[in-house]
Amino acid sequence: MLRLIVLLSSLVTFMLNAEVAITDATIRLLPPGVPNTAAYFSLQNSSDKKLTLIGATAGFATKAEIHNHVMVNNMMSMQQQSEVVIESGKKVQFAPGGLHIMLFGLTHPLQAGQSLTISLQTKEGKVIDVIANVARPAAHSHH
Ligand SMILES: [Cu+2]
Repeated sequence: MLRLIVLLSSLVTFMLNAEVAITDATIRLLPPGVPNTAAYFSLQNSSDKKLTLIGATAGFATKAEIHNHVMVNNMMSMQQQSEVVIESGKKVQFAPGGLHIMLFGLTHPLQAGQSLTISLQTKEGKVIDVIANVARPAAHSHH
């Protein structure tokens, strides 16, 4: 009986995880001494319900926020987002120049190749773990 319960609960966990797929998760590696950085990923909502991201936490940063780049008086600036809605069947990209997870006050220096976890909170009561790879920004390089 106990074995059956364990089997059933692991199946449920698997099904819940399959509803949300995170791909291309990266944390931007910046020069040592820069206290803040950003994380990017794609989130596919394959569940039959919408997902509403309302916040983020990371063990390696003092504070994590959902940000977007917006035009204010012809100037690009970053704004904290209180909600990001991902409708059922939709994919949302967190990418440079758009949505990102802002990581404030890194508690220790990051290293290329590290895997670090960022937890996303949803209004629906889920926690989505994003396992992100620390990497140097590839874009804007002319070398
Ligand atoms: Cu930001």
